[in-house]
Amino acid sequence: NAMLQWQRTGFHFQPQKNWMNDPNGPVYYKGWYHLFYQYNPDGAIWGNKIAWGHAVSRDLIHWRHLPLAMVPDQWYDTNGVWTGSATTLPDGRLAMLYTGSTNESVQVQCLAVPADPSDPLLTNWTKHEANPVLFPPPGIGPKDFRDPTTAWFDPSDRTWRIVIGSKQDSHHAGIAVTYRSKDLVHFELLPGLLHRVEGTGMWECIDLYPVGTTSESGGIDMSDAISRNADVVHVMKASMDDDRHDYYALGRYDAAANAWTPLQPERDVGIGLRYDWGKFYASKTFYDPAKRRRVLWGWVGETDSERADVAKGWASLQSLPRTVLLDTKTGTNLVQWPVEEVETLRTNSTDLSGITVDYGSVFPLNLHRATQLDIVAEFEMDRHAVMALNEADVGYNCSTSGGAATRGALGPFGLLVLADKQRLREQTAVYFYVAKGVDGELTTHFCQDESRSSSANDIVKRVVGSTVPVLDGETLSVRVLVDHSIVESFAQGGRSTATSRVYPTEAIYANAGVYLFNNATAARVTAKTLVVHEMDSSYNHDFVAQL
Ligand code: DQQ
Repeated sequence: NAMLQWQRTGFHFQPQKNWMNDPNGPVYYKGWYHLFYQYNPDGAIWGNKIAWGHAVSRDLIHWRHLPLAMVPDQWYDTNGVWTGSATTLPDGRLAMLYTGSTNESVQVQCLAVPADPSDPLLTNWTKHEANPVLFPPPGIGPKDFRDPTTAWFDPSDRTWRIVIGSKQDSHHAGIAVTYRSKDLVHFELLPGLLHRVEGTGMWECIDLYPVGTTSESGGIDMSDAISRNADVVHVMKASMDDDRHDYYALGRYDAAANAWTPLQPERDVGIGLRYDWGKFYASKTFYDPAKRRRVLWGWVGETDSERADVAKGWASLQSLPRTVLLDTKTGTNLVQWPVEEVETLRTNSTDLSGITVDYGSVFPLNLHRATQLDIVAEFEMDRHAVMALNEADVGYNCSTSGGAATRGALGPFGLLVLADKQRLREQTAVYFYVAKGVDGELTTHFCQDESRSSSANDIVKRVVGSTVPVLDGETLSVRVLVDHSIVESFAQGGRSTATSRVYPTEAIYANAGVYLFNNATAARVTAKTLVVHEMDSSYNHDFVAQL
C-alpha cells in the first residue's frame, strides 16, 4: 500500500522492518557511532522476545544496519534483552550493562562485552559467564528493577557507580538505586537512595549526566567531571511509566553522600521539565568524545493503531540525535538541538524572510517539495498591538486550548506543515500563543496541534506543548523538521521541543504544502526570518561503499 510506504522517513533512524523501541547503549567506538535498540525480529508490535538491533554510522546521519547484537538466548534474558547502557573503560574497552527478563520474568542486570574488541563494528557480543550480575534487592519488586545507566568512575574509592530505576509501592514513589563495583561483575548496593519522588511511579531508563555551567562548555563525560571537580550541574532524567513521558530536572550530585538534589524542588524529576512535549520516551544520552558533545536519542513511537502498524510492517522511529547543553541564559532548563550533521542534508533552500501575516489569515509558501524539510523561522508581533492590550489569555494551556483554530488576542500563529494544498483539511500546526498579564508580563506558549494532522480516525491526535522562556530582546524562534510521518520542532533554540507522529492521507507527495498562519485577533505577525531547506534522504546513499 503506497500510503503506508509513504510514512517511512527519509532522515530519521528506523530499521528496515518490524518493531523498535528504546535506544540502547549509544556509544562512539573506534571511529563509529553505534546505536543499539530494542527490536522485535518477529513483527511490528512489542513482544516478549525483544532483542538488540544494531546500526553504525560515521556521522550520526547515514546508518548501516548490522545483524542483531544480542538475542534472548539465556535463562536470564529469555523473556527479553531489555534496555541498557554502554560504558567506555579507561583503557578503551567497552562494557554493556543491560536488563534481562528471566525465564520467570524477573528483572536482572547482565553484562556483555564485545567478542572482538578490535572489530570497530562491534558485530558480535559475548554475555558474561557470571550473568546475571545483579538481582532485585530486598524490598524491590522483581518486575521493578531495570535499565542500568552508563557507569562512572569514582576516584574516592576507585570503583564504578551505576544507577537503576525502580519504585516503592508506599507513596507510589519513583526511586533511583545506586550500586558500586570494581569490575562491573560484582556489585554492592549503596545505602540510601540517590533520589526519590513520591507519586511518580516506576522510573524507567534513568539517565544521569553533567552539563557545564558556562556558555563555552561543551559536552562533559560523567567520570571526567568528577575527577576534575568541574563546575557542572547534574541532569537526572527518568521515563515515567505512569504517563509515558521523559522528565528531567537539574540538580547537584554529591558522590560522597550518594545523593542527587534538585536545584528547584518544585521542578523535581517527574514534575516540571520535560525533554519533549510530544511523543518521546525512554531516551538516553551518551558522551561523544569525537566532537566533545553530549548527544540525546529518544524513542518516538507510533500514534496510529496497532493494526495499522502490522499492516505497514514496522513501528517506531528514533528522534533526530540532539545535542544537549545547559541553557546558560536562563540557568533553569536544558537546550536541545539536532546534531550539526543534520544540516549536511539540506539541499534546495528558499529564503522567504519578511512576510507579514495579517490577523486571521493564512499565507501559502511557494515550495517545490514539502515532505522532507528543515524550516527555520523567527516571528515578531506588532509591538504597538501588544502594548495596546490590557490583559489576554492568562491561564492559556496548549493541551486544553482547542489548538490552532481557537483564536486569542496574541495567538495562535506559526506554521502549518504537511497541509493539503487543496482544502487545508489536513495540517499539523506548530505555533506560538502569547498571553499578557495585568502587570504587562508576557507568557509565551509553544504548542503543536495534531488534531487535524490526518483524516484517518484510528489515530491519537492531541495538542501538545507548554510555556517556553523568552528573554528580553529575543524574538520567537522555531526550527521544524518535517520528515513524512514525523514533525520534530525546537522552540527558542531548543528550550522546548515537541515531536508528533502524523499520518496524512491527502497532504502527501506534491499535495503537501507549508503555510504561515496567524489566528490572533489583535496583532499582525512578521516572519522576520523564514528559511525552508529541502532535506535529502540519508538512506539513498550507497553507504556500504564508505566502509
Ligand atoms: N522498554 C524496555 C525496558 C524499559 C522499557 C523493554 C521502556 O527495559 O523499561 O523493551 O520503554
